[in-house]
Amino acid sequence: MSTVNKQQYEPLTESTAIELAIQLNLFSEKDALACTEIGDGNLNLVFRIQDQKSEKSVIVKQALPYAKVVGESWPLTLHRATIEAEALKLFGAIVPQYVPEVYFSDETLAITVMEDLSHLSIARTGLIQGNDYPLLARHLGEYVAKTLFYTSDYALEPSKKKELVQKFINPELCKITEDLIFTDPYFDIDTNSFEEELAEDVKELWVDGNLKLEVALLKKSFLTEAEALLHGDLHTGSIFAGKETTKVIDPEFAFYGPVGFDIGQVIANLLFQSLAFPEKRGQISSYIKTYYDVFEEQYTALWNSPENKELLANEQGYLSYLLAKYLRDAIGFAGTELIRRTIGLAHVADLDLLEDKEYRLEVKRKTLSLGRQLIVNRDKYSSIDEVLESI
Ligand code: SR1
Ligand code: MG
Repeated sequence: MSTVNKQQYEPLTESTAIELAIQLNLFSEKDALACTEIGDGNLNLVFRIQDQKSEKSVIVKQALPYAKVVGESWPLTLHRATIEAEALKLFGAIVPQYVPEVYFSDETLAITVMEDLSHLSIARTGLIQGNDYPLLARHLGEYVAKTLFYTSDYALEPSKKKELVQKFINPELCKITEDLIFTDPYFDIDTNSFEEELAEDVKELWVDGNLKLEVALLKKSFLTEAEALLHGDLHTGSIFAGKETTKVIDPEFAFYGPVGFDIGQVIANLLFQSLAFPEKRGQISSYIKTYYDVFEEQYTALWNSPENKELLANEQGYLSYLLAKYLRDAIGFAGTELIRRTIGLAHVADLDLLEDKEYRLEVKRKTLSLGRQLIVNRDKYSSIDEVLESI
């Protein structure tokens, strides 16, 4: 039976991935095809198939039935591949310029076949190497404004929005976030991971009732506020960047949640750069400012356009209430991302690759302190400039 018509899931190999691409008519048997597994994330297999003559290439991404980062002891739904493919298609209909094109997807095989973006760099890697991406912030601001507006109650008929909420119910992946971001870092739990020199700093967080209450409130927002279809894992490892192009990949954590979560994850992942490389602080602050300003400008433009179907939208104060809420939430969620990437299960290379241990510890202490500050003071900031000044 051909790979495409398989009735049962099986992990692909480099040769069955090639077979699949031929069956899908993406290539012919005569092509000089080479395939490499290039997945370096926490969860999935990623195959790159290229015809070495024409250089045409595609990506075949397949979910594994467990979390690769931990192993088979952590089973994980294959349905996340369908969530990812459907989210890519939906976001692609809103902002095609910022999303890879999907050629094929299959629920049983848990695969998505899509545009190869290997000519771009993963933004986290590129930023660590010192690359400048002059359009990244502007593109991401537009990406979040449009995806978060067009999937919300303001742009959709009520029944359509509820249909999408149902389609993107994603309990297992949400549980990962609920645990890894909003719970585990605040308790002495085995999956946490940090240098022993940070133990005292971490213990301070564990007994900080004020901080834990604010984290609990952010977690409640994540659990209950179905404001828009989120990417759900919008860190700089989920973004391909080039001088002129930005593409957002990997929305397997997509679900209906609070708008500030996606916005805040981008801010936090840019802040890692600022914390690790003080000489880049001006550049990174300007990225964050541009990103947030573009989000606000474009969201406001959509709000005031005929795209807004909410009859009460023009009531005095509605938009400013929302923008203040999104900012407050984004700052708080950014704080939780800073803390979990420092002491939780899944770290970031921006911090972990700092070679000088004393310096790395100093940066990590600053990251924890900034994370705490953003969480507990999030309602004290009235603009992104105030946030950047306070840092
Ligand atoms: C077990 S998954 C760990 C992390 O990797 C993903 O990219 C998410 O950020 C998740 O929290
Ligand atoms: Mg990912």
